[in-house]
Amino acid sequence: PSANTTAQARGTLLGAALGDALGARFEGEDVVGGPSLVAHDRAAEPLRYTDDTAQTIVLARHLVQRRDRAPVDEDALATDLARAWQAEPWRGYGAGSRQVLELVAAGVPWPEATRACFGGHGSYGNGAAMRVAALALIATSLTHAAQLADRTAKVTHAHQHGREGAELQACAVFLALHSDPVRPLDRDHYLDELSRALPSTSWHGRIDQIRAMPPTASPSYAASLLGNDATAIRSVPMALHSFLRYPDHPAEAIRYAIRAGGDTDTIASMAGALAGARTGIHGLPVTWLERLENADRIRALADRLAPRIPRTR
Ligand code: R7I
Ligand code: MG
Ligand code: MG
Ligand code: MG
Repeated sequence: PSANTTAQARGTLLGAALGDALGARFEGEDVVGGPSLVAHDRAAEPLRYTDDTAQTIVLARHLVQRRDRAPVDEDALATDLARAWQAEPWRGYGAGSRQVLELVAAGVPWPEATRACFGGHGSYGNGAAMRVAALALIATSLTHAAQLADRTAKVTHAHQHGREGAELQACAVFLALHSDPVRPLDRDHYLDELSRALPSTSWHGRIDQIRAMPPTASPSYAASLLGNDATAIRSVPMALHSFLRYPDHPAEAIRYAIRAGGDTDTIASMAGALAGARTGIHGLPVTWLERLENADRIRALADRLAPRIPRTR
């Protein structure tokens, strides 16, 4: 792998982990005031990550372990996720995911387990979207990224929105990873490509709202339009917008996402993965990386996946 692909793989996974770990403290708060974020930002205590990163690690490790075989095995992934939940149930899992993984751990096949929650239609939470970043590293095209994302999403999220949110985020990371770093990111082109990658109309309105957002929109104004909760359709767009606000500055994209309140760890994690994919690890603050729990393990997983990033330029 070139130095650049290694840096970008690291930026992707560590950007996701940093957004999660920094946002975790504020998850569920309506509005996050600047001063409390600044204090947290500058503090010295370790940055602990949550279920978002725990599951991102599971997925990255799954891809590393399967090497030359088909990259995703649904049954094995469901088992891997269930084991991770059993080992660390205190990471802050969503209620639906917890219920599914508990059933899988008890031996229920995932297709049944995923339909046990939310009245049979399955979860439309953002739990499948928040863990997909590593897929973008091995995908060979936008279509491939979407296909892989859907296969990983459905083991916990049966609802179409839960699955499509994962597709959108995987495609968005793929495009960020393969964007030309020396030119300013072409926002309209980026959003056009995403619209084309997502055939379902329920997401096109969201993408159009991102496009129409005034350049100076405050985080709370953006959240009032795009949403900031733990459902996929009301969080992935906010993460995309945060990234597009600061495509070359992961720390700013993460701070913006956190200031929007709501599902801060998850939205900041998705925004961090996007910006980190584009800038590479050199765009991430060293002071944050030094405080991040298990940063070495996450970096090592990125290094195993970096050689699999296809050359597109
Ligand atoms: O998707 P999931 O793993 O949640 C991820 C979130 C992130 O914020 C993590 O940081 C962690 O804190 O949890 O777990 P789910 O419980 O399946 O979905 C998340 C939330 O979306 C649920 O708790 C519900 O509030 C909402 N939700 C639904 N509500 C009603 N009907 C998801 N699906 C439904 C539904 O079908
Ligand atoms: Mg979390
Ligand atoms: Mg939580
Ligand atoms: Mg969250």
